[in-house]
Amino acid sequence: MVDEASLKVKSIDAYTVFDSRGYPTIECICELDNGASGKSIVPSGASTGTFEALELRDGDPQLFGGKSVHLAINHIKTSIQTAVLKSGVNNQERLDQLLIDLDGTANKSRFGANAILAVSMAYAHAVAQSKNLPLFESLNPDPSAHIIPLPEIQIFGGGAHSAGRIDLQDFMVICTGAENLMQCYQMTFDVYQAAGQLMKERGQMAGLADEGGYWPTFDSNTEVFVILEESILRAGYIPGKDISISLDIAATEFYTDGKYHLKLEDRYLSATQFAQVLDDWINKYAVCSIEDPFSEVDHIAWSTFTEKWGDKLQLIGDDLFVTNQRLLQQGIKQKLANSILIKLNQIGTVTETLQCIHLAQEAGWRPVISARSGETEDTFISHLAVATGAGQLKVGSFARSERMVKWNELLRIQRKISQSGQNPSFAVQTIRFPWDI
Ligand code: 2PG
Ligand code: MG
Repeated sequence: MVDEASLKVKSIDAYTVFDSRGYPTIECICELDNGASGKSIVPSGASTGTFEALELRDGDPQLFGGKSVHLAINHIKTSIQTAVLKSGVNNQERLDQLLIDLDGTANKSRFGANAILAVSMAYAHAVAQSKNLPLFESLNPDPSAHIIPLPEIQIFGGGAHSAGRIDLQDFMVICTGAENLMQCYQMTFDVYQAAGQLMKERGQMAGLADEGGYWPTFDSNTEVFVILEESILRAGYIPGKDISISLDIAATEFYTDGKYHLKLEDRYLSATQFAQVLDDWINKYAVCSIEDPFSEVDHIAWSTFTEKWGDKLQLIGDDLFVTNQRLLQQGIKQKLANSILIKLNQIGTVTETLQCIHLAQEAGWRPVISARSGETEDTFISHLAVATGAGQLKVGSFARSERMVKWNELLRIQRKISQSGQNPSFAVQTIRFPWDI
């Protein structure tokens, strides 16, 4: 057993490192009284929701195009470090509450959510090291709660992650027919390779989008569905049985003046018209999950759509809820969706993220733990997904190290659970598609 008093913070340091897009971000080291230390790196989004906590950047065009993070780092090294050391806090909840109170704003705009999260995650890593436990076990010591999540993996990357080359953002697969994690990776690998082959044959191979999916050189949004299903078939699987399609529409990105603007097709659609387009895709293709089908402010469209499809499809709010308990509570009450995307940096502390996941689970909603488009070598989210038994993890594609490090970490966690004599349960056993709650 670790002496609780030894979990007090001794020092906090922070400095600039770079994310998968080459943009500056924060690496933070938190050292405890007992000598243990933890290190975190903060990710960063491109298609961000308006109601996310603030990511503080310096804004000096001479320094990394305005994206440097010296102000946030300075807050960590001065105000935050001084207050944390003085307070003597020795657990995650108290540390996070102190950071929230110290910042004092609703969206963490004083210190920046990137500064606050860096400290919060580094502390969690340090506590795990103190207990000599892997992070997932330190976050939740109950082995019966640990579940290896079902991956949601991108094949084509559009929207803000491919300079708007197509309107929809993520075309992903969920291997609903996989019996275990390795089989899921095998199936995803097969589809990803088949899709690449197909793109080459058609003369459409133009490299990769931000999260490692293929750059979408398509003439219409519908064409992507056709090619994705062809890739699944070519890989030897049956769409809708072995592998289903999961979409992140990220509709907030193309919603202006009350209309959904599909630029690729030069169409301005009302919410009702756009819902009909979605209906057509759902009816024609093996879609099992849709994230952000409508804008973050178009609540009527959300609730109408959820009423129609909510017992058949997973409908995930990302920009809609931004990992914020107040917004989620409202969404549960108004039946806006049936699932929530969880991103640590949308809210800014580990404790608030855990609370949000629990709130979703208590309401019978599915939390999907997610990476950002700007990622790093930090594997926090793989541990978070297992610790909370969330059931699903979205990390981008099956390529590029900032993505693979998370998929690989799941394999290591699974191995660790097996070595401790437990039988690691895989979420496909608890989460079924179509929607079954
Ligand atoms: C999303 C994420 C990940 P970003 O919208 O779900 O795909 O993108 O980090 O750019 O918000
Ligand atoms: Mg999203």
